[in-house]
Amino acid sequence: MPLEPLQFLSVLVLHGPNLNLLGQREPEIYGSLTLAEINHLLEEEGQNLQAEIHIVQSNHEGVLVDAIHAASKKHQGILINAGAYTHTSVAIHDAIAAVNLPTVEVHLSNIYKREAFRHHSYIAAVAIGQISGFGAESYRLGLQALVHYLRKMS
Ligand code: CA2
Repeated sequence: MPLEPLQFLSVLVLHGPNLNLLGQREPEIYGSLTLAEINHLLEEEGQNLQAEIHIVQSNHEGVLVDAIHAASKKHQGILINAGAYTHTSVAIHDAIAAVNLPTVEVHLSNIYKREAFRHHSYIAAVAIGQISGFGAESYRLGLQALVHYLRKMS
């Protein structure tokens, strides 16, 4: 029996503040890959999963909020590492809740093994799940989880 063609999926990947500095400082916490290398890994995994990915990095909360709003017309899901905004941003929480797109939260470091102020995430309550502590692999696992979730939904 011929296999059904897989449905076209598009995922927005959001990187928050300071993640553009990856690979240059604090490799013991965040690993040695640059953001460009993580993005390349995500592009490859997107091809394996037959999902197109669109990547945005910003150091500005409002730019991330605008990208989330725009995603509702263009993408089926969001993969987000909101960086430090994870722990502060009601605006990003509200934007994700408003667009109602399945969202997976990822972190390079295990935020629960670090300072107490990193233990609370404003994203977690509006995400379908969270992956934290596997370095760049957190992104790959997060993309797999999101695409599997979206394919099960459709
Ligand atoms: O572990 C993660 O992925 C974080 O989201 C990274 C954020 C941090 O504030 C969160 O608590 C956990 C920080 C990203 C900053 O990245 C840097 C990379 C190189 C040098 C300095 C900062």
